[in-house]
Amino acid sequence: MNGRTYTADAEPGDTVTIAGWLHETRDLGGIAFLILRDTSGKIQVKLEKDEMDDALVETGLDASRESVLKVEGDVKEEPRAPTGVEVVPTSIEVIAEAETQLPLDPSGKVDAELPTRLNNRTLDLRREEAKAVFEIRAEVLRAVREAFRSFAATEINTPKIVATGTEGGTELFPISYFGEEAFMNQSPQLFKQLMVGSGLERVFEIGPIFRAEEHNTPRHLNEATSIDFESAFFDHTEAMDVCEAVVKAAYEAVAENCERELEALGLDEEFAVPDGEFPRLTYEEAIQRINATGALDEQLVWGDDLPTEGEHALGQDVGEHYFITDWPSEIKPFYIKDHDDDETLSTGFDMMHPRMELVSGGQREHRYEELIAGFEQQGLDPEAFDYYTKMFKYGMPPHAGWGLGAERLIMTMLDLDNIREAVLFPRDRQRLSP
Ligand code: AMO
Repeated sequence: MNGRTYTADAEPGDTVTIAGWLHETRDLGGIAFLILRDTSGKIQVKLEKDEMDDALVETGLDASRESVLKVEGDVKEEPRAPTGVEVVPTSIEVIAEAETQLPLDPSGKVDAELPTRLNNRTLDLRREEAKAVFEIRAEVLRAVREAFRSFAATEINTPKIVATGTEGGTELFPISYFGEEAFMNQSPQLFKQLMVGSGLERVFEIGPIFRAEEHNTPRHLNEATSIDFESAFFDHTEAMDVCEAVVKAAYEAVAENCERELEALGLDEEFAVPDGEFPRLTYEEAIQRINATGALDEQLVWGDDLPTEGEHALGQDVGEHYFITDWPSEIKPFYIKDHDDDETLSTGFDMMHPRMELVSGGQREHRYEELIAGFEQQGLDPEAFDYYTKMFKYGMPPHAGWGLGAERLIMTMLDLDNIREAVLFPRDRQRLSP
């Protein structure tokens, strides 16, 4: 809209055209106030019934809540107004009327359940708190990109329609591809690895991953956003260094640039950028510490996956972001390399927030023969991955990388109860629309 001023930019003395949603009408008798909301904030519009044109006053007072209005007028200083200024209108136009019965209350006075919010996301995101999550998400992704660029990584985009899966056969979504069976990709794993043998050497991708897991939990999605990194000539410790730096960069950017959003979420006092190095625990130390908490009925033994309650107990014990390294080879995927001096130990690592796992990564198997053997051990047919394995015959450098769940990063950063709050339109067992 030509000449439109954001409400936050309206200064006393200005003549402005503002446009936004009617947040609230306060009719005090001789005087009434319309509170108009746009993406920058809210502003008070004053209606003086005896002094102003009747038609103008009527248009303002008749407008239903959440209708879109265009208001022209003069901005005056008014200490009693919520923002210290108000608009004295010369014209009010209803651009788009809203029905009087709304499925949820965008002013936030009446709480709505999460399913109602997700079914009516447009209205939900008129609430400052919900909107703040996505402003912060955008800032996190911006900061992450910038951090990767500072590490000289190149952003890539890889196919989401693929012929084979990588993260275990049961979690694939099949689709029909011109009469052939294809799948939605679970991870850019193999593609990002192929790039470290290309001239690009160091890459990152931020894109969707699809997991047909049956889990219906507050921290699983069937379509998530993965922040992936892979670098040639890196071992797992160097990959962990970059992982830690990228996560810290995201927190720093939010602390620096999202003051208003943190305030809307009630986090401005408590938001803390992780300081110091993330502790690096071996898997063995991790199971010992979990066992020592007494949180589990049965003691964990070498080779066990960490159950969710175990992760929680350990997270509380550690109390900050941390890595778990040196996992048993048998519980890490085929593409993760074992330690050279002990093939029962993998170079795989996880990076954890006290509440949950955020990252998996490791150094990769770059030796052709060992790679093929790994496929077979995992019950996968190496022939089906020929496009991938054959590149390991043409000079594939040692390399390492990781994948970080963007929604889990935001969920834990903002202390959200449910991962769905960090996705505009979540995909889960019940939800395929909107
Ligand atoms: P992994 O399967 O552990 O590893 O996934 C990496 C990270 O992605 C996020 N994530 C999910 N978030 C929400 N819902 C899901 N269903 C979901 N699945 C995964 C988590 C998880 O830690 N290829 C490897 C990464 C690598 O080694 O580079 C991989 O995909 O935060």
